[in-house]
Amino acid sequence: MATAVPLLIPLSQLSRAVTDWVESVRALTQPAGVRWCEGTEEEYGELTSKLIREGELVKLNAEHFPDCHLYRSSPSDVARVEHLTYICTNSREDAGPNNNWMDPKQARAKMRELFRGCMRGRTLYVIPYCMGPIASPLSRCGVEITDSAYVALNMMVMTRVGRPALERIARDGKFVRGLHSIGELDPNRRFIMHFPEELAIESFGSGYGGNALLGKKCHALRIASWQARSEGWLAEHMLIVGLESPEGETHYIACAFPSACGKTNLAMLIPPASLPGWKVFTVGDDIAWLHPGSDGRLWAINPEAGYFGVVPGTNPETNRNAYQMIRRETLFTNVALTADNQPWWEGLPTGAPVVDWQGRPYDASKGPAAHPNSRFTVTARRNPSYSPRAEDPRGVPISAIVFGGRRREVAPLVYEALSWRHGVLVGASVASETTAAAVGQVGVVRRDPMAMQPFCGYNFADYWRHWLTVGARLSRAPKIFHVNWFRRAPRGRFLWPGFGDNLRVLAWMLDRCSGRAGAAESAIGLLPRPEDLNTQGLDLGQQELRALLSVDPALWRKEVADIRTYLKTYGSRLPPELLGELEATERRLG
Ligand code: SAT
Ligand code: MN
Repeated sequence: MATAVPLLIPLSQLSRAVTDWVESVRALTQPAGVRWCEGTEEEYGELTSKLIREGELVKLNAEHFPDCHLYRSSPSDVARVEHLTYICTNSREDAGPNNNWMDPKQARAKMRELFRGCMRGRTLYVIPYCMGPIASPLSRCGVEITDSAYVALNMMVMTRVGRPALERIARDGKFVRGLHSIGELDPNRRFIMHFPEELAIESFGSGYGGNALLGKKCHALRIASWQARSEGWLAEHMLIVGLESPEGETHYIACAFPSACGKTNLAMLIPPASLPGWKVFTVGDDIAWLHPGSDGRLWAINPEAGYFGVVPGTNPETNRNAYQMIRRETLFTNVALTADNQPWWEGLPTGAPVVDWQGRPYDASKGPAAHPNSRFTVTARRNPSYSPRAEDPRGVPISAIVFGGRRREVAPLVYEALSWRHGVLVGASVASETTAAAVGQVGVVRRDPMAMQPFCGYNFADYWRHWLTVGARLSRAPKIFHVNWFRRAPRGRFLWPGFGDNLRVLAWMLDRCSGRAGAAESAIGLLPRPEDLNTQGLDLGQQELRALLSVDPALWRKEVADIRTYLKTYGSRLPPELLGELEATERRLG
């Protein structure tokens, strides 16, 4: 007897709340058709073919880069736009001085006019997605509606798209609503609005990265940070990496660095030959959701399922894992092309560009061949160092939290905070030079607390208080460190080799966590003494090492004054504990 094949319920009937919302958006935006995304390989292939036919995607050299494609975004749409990104809370104070704010009613009205009829002649894609392993209680779901097939393709790689997500939404009854349209890609009609109180996002006029892939920065950081505060956890701009020592002990650490400061490289680090026996496992490269566990430890999941990484600089020397990973099934955005249709970017030792990222004949006088913020989109499963624990619904326990920025001076290579509370001050004081990941001037030092300046969905003062509260609940709290891989010699040369050699610093941290490594006290925290760092096989003089580990009291007194001025902008909402820690630092500086 033939077994009855169960009829699949159409996606559009799984959740009434989602269906009703899609219908209201359809009525407003007037698309030519509606497509519910299942997130299957066939669907990915179908959308890819459609974009190739329409001239939006270029198929790359199939021999060297099988199943790889190039997408060129509009030249005025190549990075996040922080000045057009808003947090729309009922009270302006809740958004804080760290965010642009708009009254939610005003913002909704403004966006309604932009969205009205904006999808005429286009397909409306409904993308149900889950951030985090589908079976994890720590995961959260959303639905993105978009009129960009390129965005749909990225979302299918970066998140878990399709039926299981929608089934979970139907069960949970709760989801983040993300409405996106590329509009006319007009920078003057571009807004990225967040309504944390309604778990909603509205993004118009950009098709790029964090502006448009709403599961990423908009949901997993801005909205999630708000949700996390009310639910007692943390949503952070952190990579998560597992490090197995030659003795077979594995620790997981979470590191917060600003965009384009090497998170992907650190998450996929290749141990140098002179440190045999170490193994590195990537859990995530950009975002961590951290939950206090019943065992008093902090547990982390990576809400994402792929990487949207910076391409320039990736080569077999700097990051062999990433280089291998992006040679198949990868969607490139804004890289250059060689004569035989291979992708090319600055930092590649081989090949030569003939077509630049805008599709023009390459001309060195017109700037770099690949855009400095050109990206690869690739599934995490292609990562040779992908952690077997990355899909664990419980997450991984975190032994250390690392903050860092890009600074040519002031911050030493590494130091350890004296306590969780001091660590919150260290995180709150992070400063970094700006990069090409956001529109604006590159290389200007700005405060970027916990690398969350562009991503915290509420008032930083409340956020720091929340950090203090979470820490108080942890009986086995991670140790907190600060690193600076980017310290320079007076003549401008980088003092530290970076990349794989960063493991030497991480190894010291792990030894600190297990009480095995020494440290020297300084006014700003605990630093390794030169003999505490394994520098075997490294071409680094004693003088350079001392420079890397130096704390200049005069520079630091100025730094503390700067930090105070910055913290004071948060007024009476600032947790007094932070000023207390700052005063203690000042006293230690003498
Ligand atoms: O554009 S993204 O936000 O996705 C990348 C980044 O800036 O970190
Ligand atoms: Mn990032």
